[in-house]
Amino acid sequence: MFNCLTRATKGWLIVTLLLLSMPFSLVAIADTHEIEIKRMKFRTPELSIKAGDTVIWKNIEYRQYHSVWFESLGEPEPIDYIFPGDSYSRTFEQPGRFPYRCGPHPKMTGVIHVAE
Ligand SMILES: [Cu+2]
Repeated sequence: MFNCLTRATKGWLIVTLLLLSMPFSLVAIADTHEIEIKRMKFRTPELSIKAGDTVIWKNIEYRQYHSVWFESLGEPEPIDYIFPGDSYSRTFEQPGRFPYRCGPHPKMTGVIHVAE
């Protein structure tokens, strides 16, 4: 009887520890990358990341607003612009090549390469 309880307790302990460690392992695996937007350019026009990573675009312009539009994914043009001091973030779960552009400025382009 005592042995049985101990085994059950150990089982719960292991399950609890696994559940507790999950968010930490996810955080440890996924990275965050930053792309600055300045002088009408995505300062890192090509970025290679891995699936699950997050990219944060930071507008560090003096006064110009921009957007990050994944037009090739068939997404509508974002209407909420990224104003100076603001940022936009996106997590890439699927591997692939993801070109994007700025909505108001078609010459501003970038590509995110997502590896498995
Ligand atoms: Cu722009």
